[in-house]
Amino acid sequence: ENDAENDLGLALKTRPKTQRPPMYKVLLLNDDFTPMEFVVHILERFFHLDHAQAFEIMLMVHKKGLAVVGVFSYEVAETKVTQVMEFSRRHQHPLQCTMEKE
Ligand code: NFA
Repeated sequence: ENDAENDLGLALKTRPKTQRPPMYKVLLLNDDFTPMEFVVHILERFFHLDHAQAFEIMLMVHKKGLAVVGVFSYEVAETKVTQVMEFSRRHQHPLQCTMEKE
């Protein structure tokens, strides 16, 4: 069923169309109040970035308004968003984290 035939009657291999699950970007949004160190901590704790990577992404969010933190399956992305939102709220910071389909 993965074979086709050309005009000369020769068998050709065709690639079966495989379905990959959609992936989701997790975005971090800038605000005027959340401390920079808190954002760096979030990126280390929930996204497993080292300190230099975490600082770099934090600065990108601060300067550009938002940045993609990572790309994950729906379930993992949703978990990250919930973890960031709950942790920020618990520490009374207005940091916002969202996800969008790639
Ligand atoms: N803009 C915040 C500040 O100057 C820092 C920040 C960075 C907040 C990234 C949210 C996201 N304290």
